[in-house]
Amino acid sequence: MQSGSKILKFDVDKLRSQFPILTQKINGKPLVYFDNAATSQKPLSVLEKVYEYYTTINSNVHRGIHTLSEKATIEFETAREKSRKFLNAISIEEIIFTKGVTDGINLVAFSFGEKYINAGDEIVISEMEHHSNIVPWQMLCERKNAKLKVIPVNEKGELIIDEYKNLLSEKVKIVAVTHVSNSLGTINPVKEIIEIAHSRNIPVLLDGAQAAPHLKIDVQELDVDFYVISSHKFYGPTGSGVLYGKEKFLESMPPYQGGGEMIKSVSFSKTLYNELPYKFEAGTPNIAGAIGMGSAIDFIENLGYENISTYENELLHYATDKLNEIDGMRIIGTAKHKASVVSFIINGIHPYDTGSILDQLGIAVRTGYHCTQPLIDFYKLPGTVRASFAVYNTFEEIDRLIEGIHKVKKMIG
Ligand code: C6P
Repeated sequence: MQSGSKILKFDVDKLRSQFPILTQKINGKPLVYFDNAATSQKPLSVLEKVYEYYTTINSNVHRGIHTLSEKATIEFETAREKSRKFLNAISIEEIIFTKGVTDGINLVAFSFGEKYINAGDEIVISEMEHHSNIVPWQMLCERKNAKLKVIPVNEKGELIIDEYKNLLSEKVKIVAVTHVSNSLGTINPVKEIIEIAHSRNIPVLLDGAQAAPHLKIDVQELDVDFYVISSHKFYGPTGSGVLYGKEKFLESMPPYQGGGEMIKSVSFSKTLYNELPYKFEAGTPNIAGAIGMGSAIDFIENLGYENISTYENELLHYATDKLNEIDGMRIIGTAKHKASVVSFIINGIHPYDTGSILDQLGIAVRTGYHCTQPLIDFYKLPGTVRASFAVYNTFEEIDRLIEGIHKVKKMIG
């Protein structure tokens, strides 16, 4: 059992041995990887699955009658079924494979937008959104002459729900908000947000990029209309993800991209589109990525979300307490409910300088806007330093971060 944890149900040292990348030295110091919100590291089980795919059954899916193609198709569709169970969707028709969250939101903004958004309509997002959940909607607004409305945040980094309610006029056609903030760690009250929108017949998209690594997601329980995740944030490969959509919407929405796979038949006079989910999967998909994502889902399910979030919460509280003991420290984002992300600035020290010195000490953190410029502008800051924890991180690593910050202060403060 890892020292420091009171309630840990798994052995972190054993877990870490599944992540070979963590054993290396960076700038002569053992790596401390605290940039998990940008992308997590990948366990051997995921790497081996991708290797096995390429070395034994690599072939295109849904296209050949030969043995390899059939095997690849079975593995690919098994990953879809795992994704369905992971999100608790009703059917595999609701599981669209994507490149990730950005791709999924662009798909919905384009395709839902084509069908349901007209001039004068409104789209509600929030002030804490990642650029991926802002720009596609701005582009849609430009195309359709619609308007973007923004739910404000308070100083703690929580959405102001009364202001949200006030925004929901009859013109609002969709609400798109993040489940968990990548910059602050805030866990939003998404069930309440959805209930409020649904009481006015407005569908909701949730950006689950930062929720999937930490929280059990149940799309039926949430009754959410669209939910997007990126595999690389939850121990899977880059370039793969899932868009969950309620079948009634996906059925009615036009295809996003045209090409192979998304068609039933093609002639120069008329093309018939494929059924769900393939209608939204034009071209050869990221087969290895989807299969690797299936393996990442197995990895998470073997650990269990309860164990993951209990341990990560301990890391978060330990780090928050230790950081708060440092003179001149300001934690940005003090919401009541938080995932294991802590953003901070040190008085008089630019986040970039902090990040660079920490890197010299082998500690990887992210600095800057974290692709949430409007949110960081709200705090009137040039950026923050962000440490984000995964299940393989340790209390000793947090101690290294704290020592590192003391060194930063000595050098620059
Ligand atoms: N945030 C971070 O360092 P993609 O790149 O498509 O997998 O995910 C985009 C995205 C969308 N929404 C949220 C809430 C996110 O956190 C991210 C990715 C990374 O915070 C990289 S910018």
